[in-house]
Parts: sequence; structure tokens; C-alpha cells
Amino acid sequence: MKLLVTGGAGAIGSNFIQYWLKTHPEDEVVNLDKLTYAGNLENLKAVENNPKYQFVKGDICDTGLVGALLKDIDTVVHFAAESHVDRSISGPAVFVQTNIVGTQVLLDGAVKNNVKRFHHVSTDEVFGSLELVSQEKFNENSLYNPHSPYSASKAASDHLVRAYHDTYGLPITITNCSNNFGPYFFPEKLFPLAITNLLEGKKVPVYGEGLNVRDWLYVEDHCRAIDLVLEKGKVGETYLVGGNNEVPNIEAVKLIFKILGRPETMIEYVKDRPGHDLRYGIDATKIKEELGWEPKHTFEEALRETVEWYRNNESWWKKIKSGEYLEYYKKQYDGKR
Ligand code: NAD
Ligand code: TDX
Repeated sequence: MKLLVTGGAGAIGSNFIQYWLKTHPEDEVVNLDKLTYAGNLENLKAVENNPKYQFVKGDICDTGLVGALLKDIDTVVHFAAESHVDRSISGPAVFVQTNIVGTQVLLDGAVKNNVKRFHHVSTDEVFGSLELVSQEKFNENSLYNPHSPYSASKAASDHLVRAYHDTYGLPITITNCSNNFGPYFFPEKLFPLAITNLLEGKKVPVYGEGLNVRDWLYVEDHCRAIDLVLEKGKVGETYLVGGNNEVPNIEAVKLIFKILGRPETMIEYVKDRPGHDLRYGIDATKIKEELGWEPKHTFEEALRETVEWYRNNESWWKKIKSGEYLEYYKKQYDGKR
């Protein structure tokens, strides 16, 4: 089988490509990535000389390039996106371009080239926010109610993917996953930001009171869920993927402090994110009952491994935390509270 992975130089995409080449050594993988600030070929050092792996630098909005690449592709796994909520608040246009227009260009190419499966990687954020104190969780029938430009653009892309199935018969599947963590996550996201700031002796910014809740899942469990959906999932269906692991931000951050042995005085409460979703929680019953998927990693053990990875890969994140990143960090956190 030959796969086109979009956004394979990003956090989850690079974990997925490494996972796939290890677990499906007979398959070929083409990675189409524009190498935006979030794309990093160093994430793929382990596979760059694998004859089954090919990298193509390019934009998913480039119709000609996408059409040419899709000519002999069996399966598309579509990760490419602008993915950071805070950046979508300060600059939404590129989110509309990549996440909506880019997805539509890929879908068109997939229809024209009779791709056998188009798998769209999406997020739980499309469903909006749950009450902090309630038993309610998102499931496959939850209504779409996105609040940030990021989640609104991902919601639009989900609708387009379903529309191409219903209108043109494109064989699609969708996964909506909760917050991922693990190696290769860009230090703008909470966990890598907290870990690397502490390793540098800097404070950790926590929005508001730190009471917002996220459902954290180790990235390898997400990769395995996509694998199972590709292998056994029903065409046209959506599967929600979550860790059954809801944690208030402040507790998650304090666990990172504990693992690194740093004092909690290094927490800095900063002004809240506008439109900050209170709580995400996933009911993953469908993927468990239909496909037998469950997370294999426990939160604390996987977080310890992740912290260890950042400790052992200082040169990876130190290179990132310079240049454009410094500008971004200053703009994002200068207002403080
Ligand atoms: P990321 O920001 O780390 O990586 C995105 C990648 O896409 C980068 O390599 C970037 O260069 C590439 N890219 C961006 N625009 C492109 C374009 N126009 N053409 C080609 N490539 C482009 O993102 P991530 O955290 O790895 O997320 C991957 C996918 O998973 C996204 O679709 C995101 O919505 C979804 N998702 C992420 C999470 C999470 O916790 N990070 C959770 C659920 C779903
Ligand atoms: O400095 C920070 N301080 C802080 O308190 C940052 C960057 C975040 N936060 C809070 C905001 C969120 O409640 O931590 C929580 C997690 O924030 P992010 O790491 O930015 O993730 P989130 O906004 O939840 O979105 C992530 O999960 C779903 C990914 O970035 C999305 O791509 C994915 O769809």
C-alpha cells in the first residue's frame, strides 16, 4: 500500500510516520509538508534514509502538486493544518486557507484519482466546550459548536470531508481526537512549553486559574487508533478518540513540576485565552466496541517518558526556541495578567 501523509513533519504526523514504517514495513509513505514554523525534518531523522519513505516539500493548497502526487496513492492520512489555538486568535486567515481550502484541494484530488481511503485527522475542539462540573462527554452524535478560529476551521474541514463522501462517494473516515502529548511537540503547546521552560529555569504561564480541563492522550495511542480505523473502520464513519483522562491544567502542570523536582513558585498565572473552552471530554465507546481500541499508556508513565525525551533532546527544542519563536512568545505572553 502507498500512503500520502500530509503534515508529516509536524508533531503527530512525524510520530505517525515513524509508527507506520515500523508497524507496516512493506508500505510506502510519501510525506507532503510545507514546513511552516511547526514543520521540522529533524522529527524524521530516524526514517529519512528508509527507501520506503519520501519527503515532498509543498503546500496542500497547490492543486497541481496535490493532483500529481495522488496519481498512485491508495490512502491519504491528512494531518496538515495550522494547529495552535492561540495563533488562530492572533491570525485566523492562514487557518481558513490551510485547514479549509487545503482540505478541499486534497479532497478534489482524491476524488479525481479514485483514492481508496481518505482519512481526516480532526479534533474534539469542533464540539465546543463542556461544563466544568458535569458527567457529559462528547460522542459521535454531539453537535458541532466550535469557539475559536482554529476549531471553526477544523469543523468546516470535517463537514467538507463528509460532504465529499455523500456527494461524490469518496471513501472517507474521520477521527476526532483529544489533546495529544509526547515527543516532537512544538513548545507552544502547554506540555512542551512547561517542560522546556522549567528545563531553562523559566516560569510556566498558566491561563486564568488553570481550572480548564483537557483529556490527554499519548500520541502513540492516537497513531494506533488511526491505524485501526484504516484497517477495520467503516467507510463514511467518524470515531472519537480520547484518553479517558480528564485533567485540570493546573494539576497537569503540577505533575510536570513534580517529575522535574521544581518548586511550584515557578507557576505564573497569566491572562486567560479569549473564548477559552472550559472542558473537553471524550466518550470513546464506539472505537472501543467496534474496533477494540483502548489507550495502552497511562498518563503519569507517558508524561514521565515525555519529560525524559525533552531532557535528552535539548538541541531539538533549543533550536526551535529561538528566532520566530521568541517573537511569538513575547507577543503571546507580554501582556501577562
Ligand atoms: P503541528 O502544528 O505540529 O503540525 C502541522 C504540520 O502541518 C506541520 O508540519 C506543518 O508544516 C504542516 N502544514 C501546515 N500547513 C501546511 C500546508 N498548507 N501544506 C502542507 N503542510 C502544512 O500539528 P499537530 O499537533 O501534529 O496536529 C496534526 C493534526 O492533528 C492537525 O490536523 C490537528 O488539527 C490534529 N489534532 C491535533 C491534536 C493535538 O493535540 N495536537 C489533537 C487532535 C487533533
Ligand atoms: O501557555 C499556556 N498556558 C495555558 O494555561 C498554553 C499554551 C496553554 N494553556 C492552557 C490552554 C488549554 O486549556 O492549557 C490547555 C492546553 O493548551 P494547548 O496546549 O494550547 O492545547 P489546546 O488549546 O487544548 O489544543 C490542543 O488540543 C487539541 C491542540 O493544540 C489542538 O491542535 C488540538 O486540536
